[in-house]
Amino acid sequence: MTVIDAAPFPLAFDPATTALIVIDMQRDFIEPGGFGESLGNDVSRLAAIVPTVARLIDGFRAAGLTVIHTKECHRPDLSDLPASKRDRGNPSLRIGDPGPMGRVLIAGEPGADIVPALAPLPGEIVIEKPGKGSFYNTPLGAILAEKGTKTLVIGGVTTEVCVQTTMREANDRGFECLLVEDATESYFEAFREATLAMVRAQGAIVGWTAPTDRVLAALGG
Ligand code: TIU
Repeated sequence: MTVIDAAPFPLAFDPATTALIVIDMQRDFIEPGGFGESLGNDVSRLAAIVPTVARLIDGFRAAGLTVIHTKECHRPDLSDLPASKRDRGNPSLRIGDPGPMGRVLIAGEPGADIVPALAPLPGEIVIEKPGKGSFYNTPLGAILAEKGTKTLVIGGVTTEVCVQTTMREANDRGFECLLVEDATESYFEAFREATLAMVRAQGAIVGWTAPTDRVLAALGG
């Protein structure tokens, strides 16, 4: 076993049963003209973590460990998009509408792609998910079971929406989860901080947190 110097206490893990999951680092959330901006958000906050997420991914690749990417997106015919999700709020662009990066949050459109700096390598797992959590209506659970994965290191965006939902889903499914503090970001600084605090409170009730440098140090990087 190896140990990450994490909060609220060190996390012991076996690299052979550990995977990195990078949540929704997509152009639609990170670049101007996409879904995130259409909701009224300043997307530059999210773009700022791309180099850190790249370093985290590189560390897992260098150690020969599993890297999984997710994308929040829907089928072109919108058959997996509940009306409640499409109609919520008052965005300037709704999911499925044509925008500057193609149809918003639709699989195969340029905006739904992962940003080029974090592009998956051939052979890496890419999960397309219709919800905020990565387990709902996806093959992720079956893939992790087949691999024998026990520990998930999690980064990506946004901290309190798709990242936290995924971490809670994973925790309930019996995974040990660590959220990488500087490899996740929210459109709201306070929400990022609150999420980090709440997941590790009460003796790691949802899981652990640690900065990228400490995760990479545990991998020998
Ligand atoms: N709006 C927001 O903060 N997030 C999302 O809609 N999806 C993800 O977090 N990926």
